[in-house]
Amino acid sequence: PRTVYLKDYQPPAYLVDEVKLTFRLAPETTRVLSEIRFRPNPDAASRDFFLHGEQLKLISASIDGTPVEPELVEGGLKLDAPDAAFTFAAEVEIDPEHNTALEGLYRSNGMYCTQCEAEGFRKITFYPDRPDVMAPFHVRVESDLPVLLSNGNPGERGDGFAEWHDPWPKPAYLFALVAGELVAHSDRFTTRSGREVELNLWVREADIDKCAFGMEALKKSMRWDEEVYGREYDLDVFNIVAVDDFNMGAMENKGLNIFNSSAVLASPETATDADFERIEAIIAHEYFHNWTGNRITCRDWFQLCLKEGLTVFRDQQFTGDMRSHAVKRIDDAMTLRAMQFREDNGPLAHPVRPESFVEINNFYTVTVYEKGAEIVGMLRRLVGEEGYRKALDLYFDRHDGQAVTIEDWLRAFEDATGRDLSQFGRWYSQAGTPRVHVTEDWADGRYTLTLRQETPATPGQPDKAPQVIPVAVGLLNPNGDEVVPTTVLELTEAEQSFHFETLSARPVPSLLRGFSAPVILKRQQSKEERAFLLAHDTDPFNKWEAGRDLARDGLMAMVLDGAGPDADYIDALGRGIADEGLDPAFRAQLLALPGEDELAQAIFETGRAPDPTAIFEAREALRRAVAERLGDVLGRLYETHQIDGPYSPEAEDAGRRALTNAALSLLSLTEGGDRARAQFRAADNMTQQIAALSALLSIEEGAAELKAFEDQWSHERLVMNKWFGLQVARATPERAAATAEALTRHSAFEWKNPNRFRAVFGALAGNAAGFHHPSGAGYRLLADWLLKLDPLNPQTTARMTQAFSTWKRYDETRQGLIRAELERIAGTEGLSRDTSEMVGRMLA
Ligand code: DPP
Ligand code: ZN
Repeated sequence: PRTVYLKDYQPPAYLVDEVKLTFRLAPETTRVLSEIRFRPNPDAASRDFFLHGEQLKLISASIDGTPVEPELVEGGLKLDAPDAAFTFAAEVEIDPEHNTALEGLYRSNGMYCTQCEAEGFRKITFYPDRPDVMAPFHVRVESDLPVLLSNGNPGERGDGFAEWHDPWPKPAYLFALVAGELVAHSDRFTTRSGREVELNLWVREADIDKCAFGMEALKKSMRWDEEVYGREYDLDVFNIVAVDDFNMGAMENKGLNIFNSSAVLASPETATDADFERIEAIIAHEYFHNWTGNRITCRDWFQLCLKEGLTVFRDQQFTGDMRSHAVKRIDDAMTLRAMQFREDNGPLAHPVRPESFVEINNFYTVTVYEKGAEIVGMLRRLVGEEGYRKALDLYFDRHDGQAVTIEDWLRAFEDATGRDLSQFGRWYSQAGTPRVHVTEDWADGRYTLTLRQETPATPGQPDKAPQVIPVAVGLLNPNGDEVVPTTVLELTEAEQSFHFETLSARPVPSLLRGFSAPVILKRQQSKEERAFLLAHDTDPFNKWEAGRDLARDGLMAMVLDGAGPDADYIDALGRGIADEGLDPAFRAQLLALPGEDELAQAIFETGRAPDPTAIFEAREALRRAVAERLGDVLGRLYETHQIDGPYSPEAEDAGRRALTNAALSLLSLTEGGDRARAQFRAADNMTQQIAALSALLSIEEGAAELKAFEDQWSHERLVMNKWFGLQVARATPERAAATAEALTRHSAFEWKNPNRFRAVFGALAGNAAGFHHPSGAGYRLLADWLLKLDPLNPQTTARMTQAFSTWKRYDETRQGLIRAELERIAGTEGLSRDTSEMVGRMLA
């Protein structure tokens, strides 16, 4: 397979002024007629005319009406094209029915839909399928199905056809088409300048009761983008469609977003609080792409973080505004550490802007998205809120309608604020998580912080240069009062000292407030100081962090030194969760222990091989000790924070449920299952129901409830995904692989549906002690199923191989077992390009 390099970028030989497409839909023999107006690109070095095309049957082609016979080559076609403007027309045949990769035009439950990002349009017709070719599209869809949709504004509609026109030039990856028996939940939105926009959320009839929340989220997003970024919607209609079979969460196609049904459909009975929050964020994310991604897009796929990092940052801001900034920041940091640090510290590490790829679908990663968002957050912190707004305004003004690069993005910041960002740019090119080592000095009223940075080697990057690291710091005096409010130190050199003068006593520093940079702090800190910060820090992130550090230190001591649960930690935790001045959602976060994978990495960094079973047992022992020692507080919190009255997914109620359900899960360890069984019976919403079921399964009870749940929800695919996943997630280490294996034989295990496949195998990979059980059964089962899925759906398969990515952390036996599975996958004949790239990188 061919490797593509950023350094090889060449402008397109021809540009496109207009595209006309006609679709004659038929399950196995859809005809696509195209008329594309080309013109030579004055900025191009070559006149080689090449159109991408894959899995297309070419029926006919012409140039300005004269039939031509293009040369069909690997990945597309070639022609001798005029050195002047011309129209290329073609007719091709495609087979949506047998398109199981869910890329291009495919069928899902009888409905036609598309997924073109990144390179799916080439499976629809011959076209320069690259994001720097932007054009307006006219689309005609011919079919007897009642609902026929494409991008832009509606045009003529008649018996068996519908026309659409999208006036905004766009790259082919934003093309979309939907045809099916759908119904709409509709609403309206008036933009700030008075444009009337029709909003539709299209679903199958059975799902019409699960649309209201998504629609509200859409309207909030539209308003927010006007108020915070000054960005208005630009078409007369905005359509969202829910589909069951989808590789990603959702797709921002211009005016016609297509969503995985799990990322949009919600009712109180079927969706949890976490689902509601995620849906609100994804609706916002895809909507925000209309400006950051669609109006201004990426020059090439190496620039993916240009739209994704920025749009994730925007959706994070939005969620913070809608809910709680403190709670959201903690959630985001937890995700980043659990997933991105894991990626950054293993064989799959890559820069936020990668420099090469074999299959671009493999680079829709937490590094590009979440670390990409952290970079935007650091920029904002460095230039300030006002500078950020000025830079964004300039970026929008300057680049509207263009396909641009990270250099263009940074230049907008430099020009708007006068700041030199050349060193800052290393965040985009250097992979790996910087470590910041901290030492302190105190003499004569002067406190000195010395910060030293180093970034470990990553694949292809043995040496790293210093980066610009904004370290937000506050100082507290020994009474717990803040004596220096949050100040941002800019660490730009390998090592630097910062002084604070005229202090009356040695302060306690609160470092990296708000998690101001995606780095790992290395600092000796006593238990007393951590407990002090947990009690007194004014920065909510660091208050939480202090508790987290205490928990992690205690767990490491349990695993590595055979220590017992740390009573001081538990007492400090008890004071935190009992503090009625704190947001219940925040207190629920205090109760969450570091995850098994985070502990495994922390142990690995001390130079030892982590034992997943020992980590599991230590966490269980600590949970039990917390439940025993804090039983009274937990019981009281459980009782006093229950909600009377109807369910609302809003943050305040969700926070109370998060707290009572965290308490329930602990209380069940010491009390048994009665409380959870009562909650299960009384539940009128999914949050309460599934939390109770989860608590029961954790103590190896709940067989009857599991059956009742299945009977109640067997007709709801999305709820059944939870049923599948939870059993695997809550299985004991000995039972996890066997539980997953048994579920693959369940009649409802529709393995070709990515959500269902992920429900079982994502949960298996997430059950660390179960997946890494020394029998190797988890590894084998996952590898078997990945090999089964790969020929049908390479994209989802390749993504799920990441379960193996931490393999070099473990002992020799486990390494041997995983290596054998990776080699078995790698050696399979006909393995997809996607999966072979991933496995190859892990074995390298
Ligand atoms: N639909 C995916 C996202 O929004 C890819 N663009 O992130
Ligand atoms: Zn996105």
